[in-house]
This record gives sequence, structure tokens and C-alpha cells, in this order.
Amino acid sequence: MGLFSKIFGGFKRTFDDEFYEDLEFVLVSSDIGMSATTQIIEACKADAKSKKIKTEDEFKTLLKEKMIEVLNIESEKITFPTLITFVGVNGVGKTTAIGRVANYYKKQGKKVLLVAGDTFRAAASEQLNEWSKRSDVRIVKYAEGADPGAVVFDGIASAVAKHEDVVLVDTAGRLHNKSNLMDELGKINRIIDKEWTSKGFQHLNYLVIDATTGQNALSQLESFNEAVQIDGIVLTKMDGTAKGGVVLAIAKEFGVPVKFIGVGETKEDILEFDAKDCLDRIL
Ligand SMILES: Nc1nc2c(ncn2[C@@H]2O[C@H](COP(=O)(O)OP(=O)(O)OP(=O)(O)O)[C@@H](O)[C@H]2O)c(=O)[nH]1
Ligand SMILES: [Mg+2]
Repeated sequence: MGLFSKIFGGFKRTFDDEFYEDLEFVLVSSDIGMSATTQIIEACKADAKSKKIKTEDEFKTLLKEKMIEVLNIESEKITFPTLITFVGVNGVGKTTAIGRVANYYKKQGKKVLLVAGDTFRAAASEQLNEWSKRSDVRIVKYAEGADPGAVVFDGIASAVAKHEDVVLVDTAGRLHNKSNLMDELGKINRIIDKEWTSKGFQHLNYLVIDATTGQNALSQLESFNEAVQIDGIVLTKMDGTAKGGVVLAIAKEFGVPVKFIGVGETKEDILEFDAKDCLDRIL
């Protein structure tokens, strides 16, 4: 059920204390978090009074406006050439996101290179290879079990030599244990700093989050933030029954913006983040 129908439930409501208590409950149980919920409710209360809001539709418009304010946070603009590392727990959609983001930039006329930094599973680089064909972009990959640092090193050398605009690095979502995974990401980042960022080029880390995850996305962000600085979120699986309300909590509590949303499995199914469109999906 959508958030609005949970709040209004088909009844005609007056905007009194009881209404705001219900609203708070619905927002918090939609993973929006206490802090963002409080901000949204206080802003709604103030405006509902000053703007003399009477109808459900007027209130919905107001609520959406206040939620957009939470989501619209300043973020670093892409400057080319750029290298983006995609991190996240296993199965969230990192590899699929890279394949689709590759198509997105390719269509903008950019030269895109994929780097298969997930050498943990044999199928991982093969899966990325399929995406390189589908989106018609180059790939640098090694055999299973190779050192991911070495793949990234070679990927960067190749990107610099061929003047690529966008370098997208896939990483493993699962290793033997969590500290292994974080150590590996730290190592990849040090290589990127030395070989890429030192040349004055941009490097961003995107955390891929499955929209069906809910609150757990916050602890994923905390864990990955310990190893690397997370610059943006890719919110996948927004086409299903996903709610994705947690991105408001992430924006409010961590100041990390959403960059892309995944809305399916074909190469076209990735959208550049737009707060209004994203909220329409959440609501
Ligand atoms: N419906 C839908 N499915 C998606 C979306 N993004 C990814 N998937 C599916 O989710 C599954 C996992 O995607 P992957 O890209 O392999 O995930 P991953 O994070 O690379 O997984 P690991 O490499 O195992 O860590 C695949 O079946 C994808 O097709 C999306 O936006 N919508
Ligand atoms: Mg993968």
C-alpha cells in the first residue's frame, strides 16, 4: 500500500494532533527515520497553518514538497574524466548498475571503460563482460582469483592511455569475511588515489543499495563508510514492491545524495536521480 493511502485510508481527516501522530507513525515505519520525519512534520505543521491547508490533495502536495527538501542535498558534480567505484553487499545490484550506467554515459557520447574488480567469483567478470557487449563499451578483466588491485591498476593505465571519460569499477560484495572485504576496498582505493586522483581526475564511490532492504541500508552505509568515503547512492530494484523510504534517512542523517535509481533489468532501466520522480515511486 502506498504511503498516502496509509495516512488517509480513504477517510476525510482534519489536520490535528492525532493526524500528525498517525503521520509520524507512517513515516517512521516507512524507514524515513526519526530525524527526517521530525523535520518533515514540523515543516508541514507550520505551512499547513500559514497556508490554510484544508484538503487532502493540498496536504499531499505540501508533504511531498517537504520530503523533496530532505532529498535535495548538494552533491559533487561529475567532472570528466571520472572514475566511479561501485561498492555494496552481495546481490544488491552492483554489476547490473554498472552495465546500465555504462549505457547511460555511452548514450551521452562519453567513452566508457568497465573494470572487473570483482575477481572473487568466476561468474562476476563474465557477467560484467556481457554488460560490456550489451552497452558496447570496453572492459579490462582478469581471470578468477586474480588480485583486484592489479586489475584496477591495469584498468587505470588503460583508461589514461585511451583517454576514457568514464571508468566504472566493479567490486566484490562478499569475501571470506567482512574485514577481508573492507581491506580489499581500502587497497583498491589507495591504488586509485596513487594512479588516478593524483593526476587531478575525479574519483567517486557509490554505494549500491537494494530498495527492499529498508533500515538495514543505514548499517550498510556505516560499514562501507569506515573503509571508503561514500559519495553517492545507487538505489536499485525500485520497480518492484520496493519502498526506498530509507534514502530520506540517509540524506538527512549522513548527507549522502542518491545518484541513480534502478527500475528494472534491461540496459535502459537506470534513471538519473530526480527527487520528485523518486518520491512519486516511494509514495
Ligand atoms: N527488478 C530489478 N532487478 C534488479 C535491479 N538491479 C539489479 N537487479 C537484479 O538483482 C540481481 C543481482 O544483481 P547483480 O548486479 O548481480 O548484484 P551484485 O551486487 O553485483 O551481486 P554480487 O556481485 O554477487 O555481489 C540480478 O538478478 C539483477 O538482475 C533493478 O533495478 N530492478
Ligand atoms: Mg556483482
